[in-house]
Amino acid sequence: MQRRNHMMSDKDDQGQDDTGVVTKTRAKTQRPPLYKVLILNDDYTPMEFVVHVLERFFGLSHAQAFELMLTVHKKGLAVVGVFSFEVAETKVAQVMDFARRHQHPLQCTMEKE
Ligand code: TYC
Repeated sequence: MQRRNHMMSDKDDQGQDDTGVVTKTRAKTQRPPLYKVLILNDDYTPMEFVVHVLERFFGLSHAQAFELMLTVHKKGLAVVGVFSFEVAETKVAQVMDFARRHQHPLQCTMEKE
């Protein structure tokens, strides 16, 4: 019985050597979008309540929270943190719920950075 040999000899193996141009591809690193969480000024929410919110939900020290509250009071709004979509959404919901339960009109919102 005859069998044909399918293996190529070295001289038949055209263009399969390792001398070509290197064309390595590298996927661009994808970073998740970030969202700014903002606190808005109003005429009714007590200053100490805003300070408490900033300490409680954004991990600021009392001094940092007081300073940021004053910035919002004077400028109308301020960014209080930058987070992933899910974390930002949770912070906004926590602040809005806490303010509503205490019957303060404090507004907290988020926007894509
Ligand atoms: N403007 C409020 C007051 O005078 C204080 C305040 C500060 C309210 C920051 C909201 O996000 C705010 N009592």
